[in-house]
Amino acid sequence: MKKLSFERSESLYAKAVKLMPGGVNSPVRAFKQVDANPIFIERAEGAYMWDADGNKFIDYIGSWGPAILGHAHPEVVEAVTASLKNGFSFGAPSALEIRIAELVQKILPSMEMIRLVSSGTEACMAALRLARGFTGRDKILKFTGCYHGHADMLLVKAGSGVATLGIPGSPGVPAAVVKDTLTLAFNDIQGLKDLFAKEGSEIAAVIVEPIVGNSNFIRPKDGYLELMRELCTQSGAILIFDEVMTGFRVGLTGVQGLKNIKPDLSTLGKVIGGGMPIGAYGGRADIMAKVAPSGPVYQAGTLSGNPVAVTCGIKTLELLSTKYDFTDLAKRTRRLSLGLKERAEKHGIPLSVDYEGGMFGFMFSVKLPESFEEAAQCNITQFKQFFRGMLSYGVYLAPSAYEAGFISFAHSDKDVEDTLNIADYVFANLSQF
Ligand code: KE4
Repeated sequence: MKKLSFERSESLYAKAVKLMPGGVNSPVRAFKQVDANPIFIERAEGAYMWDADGNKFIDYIGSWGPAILGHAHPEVVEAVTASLKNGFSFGAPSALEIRIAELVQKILPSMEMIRLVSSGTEACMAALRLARGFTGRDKILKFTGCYHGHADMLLVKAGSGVATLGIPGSPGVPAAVVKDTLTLAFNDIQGLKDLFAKEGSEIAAVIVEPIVGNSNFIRPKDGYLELMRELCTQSGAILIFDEVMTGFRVGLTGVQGLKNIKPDLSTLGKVIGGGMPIGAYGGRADIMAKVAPSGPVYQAGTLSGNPVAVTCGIKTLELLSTKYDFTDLAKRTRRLSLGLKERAEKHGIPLSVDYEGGMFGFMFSVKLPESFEEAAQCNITQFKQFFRGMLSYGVYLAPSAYEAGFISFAHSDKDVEDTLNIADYVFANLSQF
């Protein structure tokens, strides 16, 4: 196997860091969490990406989720190219927005009404403002290790054992803005019961990643989401499933479909835009009716619902819901995940894996973590070595031990076998990376 070199990326990085903070336009891309410098990508097609040095990678990030069909799917490229000739943005309603709303509603019936925005952050921020406006309450509950975008009210320090009122998790976030943001550990069933017993009537909303992809891959304990649903119903708190990552990813119908749980609101992103900037929030019609201009809760966006992005999303969702079968995707995700575990253990390295649909996680630990706090105990040094080893032989994994991985319908069985062969070598020589 030939070890790749990254000279061109290194020189681009030297330029980029003088122009953009960390040389990137989103922090996780900077490879800081794997003690490496980022590689600069020039092209992506199907399951592959090519960098500035001409190196080819099997891509298991897929732009952090959107590229579920594979990059530059020919039918999506054709649809988007045609739409460009009709203009890039109207700033006015178009029938395309009706089409994508109908598609989403057909796939996710809980979304009786929907509002398009341009990112997952906007979707989560707006959904929480709406829940506060609808209930007249101020407190919101999130879970440690769950990420819902970078809106101020959500940037709180990780919670302690008991629900703690928020303290800023980033400079620039005023204490006043997060004082009503409660945090609990994910999967803490007793903690959830105690919190609702104490202050359920003051909680406007609970927002949760129903499978936590921002702590690598953490599955809810049996009954946990069902309890959350019940406690919200009893207390009048709005249950928000943040399916920005899991929507159209762990299965066509997200976790809400897998678990048959109806959230009051859902937030979407990533796949809904097929790689173009679209986020969305939606759910119960009585709640959504409060959104301006039909109601008083204000939210707006110049490029919301723009025809080019919406065309990309429509074609992606149409193909996903008619031409592709998630059971095929899940077989490949399973093969990859169990294959990684087999090869790690063959070389005496503990590895725990989990996967659902086209999303997977692997953690250097004996026991599968059930919370962010447990995920933080995993062997990060081995993760970094594995990441760097795999990258140097052409496999592009998420550059953080707290991110999930994604496989696309374009990944072939051979891609998975090639990946596992490279992993076998890297695990055997882990300390050299
Ligand atoms: P965006 O604003 O990045 O479109 O979406 C925010 C968001 C909301 N909810 C969930 C569950 C998310 O995972 C995200 C964004 N995910 C990260 C990576 N896990 C995006 C990558 C990045 O920040 O560059």
